[in-house]
Amino acid sequence: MSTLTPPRSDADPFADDVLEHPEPLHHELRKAGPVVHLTRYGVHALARHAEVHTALTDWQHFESGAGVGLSDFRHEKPWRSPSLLLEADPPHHDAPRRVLSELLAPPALRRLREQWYEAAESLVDEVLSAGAECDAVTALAQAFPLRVFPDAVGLGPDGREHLLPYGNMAFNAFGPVNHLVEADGPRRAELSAWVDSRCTREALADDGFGARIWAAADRGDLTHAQAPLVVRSLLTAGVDTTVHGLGAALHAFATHPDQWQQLCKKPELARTAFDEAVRWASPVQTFFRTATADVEIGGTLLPAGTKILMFLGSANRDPDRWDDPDRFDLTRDPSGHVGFGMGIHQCVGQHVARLEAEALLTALARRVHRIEPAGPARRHLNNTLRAWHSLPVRLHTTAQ
Ligand code: OVM
Repeated sequence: MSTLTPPRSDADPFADDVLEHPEPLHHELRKAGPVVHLTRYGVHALARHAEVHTALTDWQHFESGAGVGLSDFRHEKPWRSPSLLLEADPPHHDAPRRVLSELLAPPALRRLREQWYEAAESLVDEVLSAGAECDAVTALAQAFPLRVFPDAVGLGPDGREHLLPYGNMAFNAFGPVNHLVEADGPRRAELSAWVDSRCTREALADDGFGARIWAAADRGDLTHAQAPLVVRSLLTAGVDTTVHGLGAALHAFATHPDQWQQLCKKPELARTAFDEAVRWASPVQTFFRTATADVEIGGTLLPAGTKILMFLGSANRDPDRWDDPDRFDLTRDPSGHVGFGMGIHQCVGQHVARLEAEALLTALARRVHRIEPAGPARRHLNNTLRAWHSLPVRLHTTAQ
């Protein structure tokens, strides 16, 4: 086994200026080598596509059960009971994963397609009749998922305003305890109690994803103790991610008017366009794994038990994998991007996210021939998510 020692860096990937503009650090880490030791946190970083892909697909050597954030669950108590999907390895991971992947697979989503297309048309009508200018984050990227996804889960009407802050808190919690995590502190108990209370059978409508998870427990595909935690995964991972994915797509189109014209001409590109936006912006920037044994990657030894930081956003812009990686380009094939991860933990909700994006982008493309920036775009900082706080735009409607 090789014992090459990796280059070291004292950079902080979770510092405000890096979260605001991660590209310079990504470039530096990719250039430094296949593995870089981040001295500030005592972790090894992978920033190239090849090594990120390897770590994601080798679950035997890169486990999730010790947590997929900086915190090591073998030594530190997690802030909530670990996710049965995200923070678990085979064999425990397999039953919850099988249940959710069937529930969220394309055939199971067919009954939602028409409804969601109609909901998108209505939302776009409402936004346009309120005037040409809007904030694309609140009016579109947040409004659409919040209109369709909680209903599809079967969530009751009360307290839905807690969904985004809860997800934001969960994604911050993968990073170090910096000012972003500290700011979430005061609401942690309240938000967690609300989410946990929404995961019971009684709290869920009898025809949504939530009820189907409980039905899977009745069939014996899960235990009844597992069911509420699987519902919790939907509520944790299903809202902020799609909101910021849509925000990324809308920002990409506002700043690339020629690409929006391509989409208007060929609305069937909406699905690929969303994946290209996920590659280009990587709404989920990072996840960690833990080495289960001494393992060699890129000619470097990763010692057993160490945390490995995978830069998904950097892999998605690695010039060794992508031609002109910084270009947002609907003509490229974005498949193979790791914005949804890869391997056994690859985003189980990706078909739901793509359907939401397709519905919203198609409805917009029918009515809007240009999305023009109408003020400075402002970032929302999160330890894991690449997000917009605000995207002021002017929507130019198609002459009808
Ligand atoms: C979960 C989960 C899954 C993916 C991402 C995530 C907060 C959470 O199972 O709770 O981020």
